Amino acid sequence: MSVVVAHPYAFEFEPDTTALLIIDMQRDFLEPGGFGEMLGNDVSQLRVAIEPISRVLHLFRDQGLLVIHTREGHRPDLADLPPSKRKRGNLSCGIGDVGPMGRILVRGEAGHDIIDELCPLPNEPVIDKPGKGSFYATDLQTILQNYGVKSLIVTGVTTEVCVHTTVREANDRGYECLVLTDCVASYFPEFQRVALAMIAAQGGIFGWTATSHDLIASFEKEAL
Ligand code: C5J
Repeated sequence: MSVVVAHPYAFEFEPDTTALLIIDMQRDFLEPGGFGEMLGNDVSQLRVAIEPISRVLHLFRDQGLLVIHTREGHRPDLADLPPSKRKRGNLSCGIGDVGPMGRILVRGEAGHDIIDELCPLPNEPVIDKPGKGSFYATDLQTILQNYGVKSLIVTGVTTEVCVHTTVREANDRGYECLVLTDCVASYFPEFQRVALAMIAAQGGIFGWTATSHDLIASFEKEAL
């Protein structure tokens, strides 16, 4: 059993039944000209999470542990895009329209893919999701069950949207979630702070929070 110093109390997990979940580290959210910028955000704010995620990703790969990536996006025919989501924001260039990185948030387009720094390996499942949560209308739960996963180390963007929705979905399905505070990011500093506080509040109502340093230290301690 590994133990991480965490909030609201120590997070215990078996590495063999734990997966690293990397949520939506796509060009559309992190690079200029994508969905994030079309919504009026300063996308450079999210880049702070790349390096810490990369360190945890390499740790999981070195240990032979399960890594799962997600991408938010839609079919090229947009048949899975609710009209409400398409209309939201009254954007002049929104989901399905052609932007500088191809059609916004559409599968197969450059903008929809994961940034080069965190490119998945062929053996790492990539979950394509049409919504904010990673369980809704995907095969994530089947994959987690097949691998015997009980705990999730959660990283990615954005903290208060797709990370939060996924952690809530996972919590309701019985998974123990540890969210790494420096491996998630928001366009809004206030939302980052409050979203993380909400996860660990009330005795860990949705899960635990810790830094990537604390997670990595738990693996180093285990190796002694
Ligand atoms: C958003 C996400 N923010 N990945 N998606 O629309 O958080």
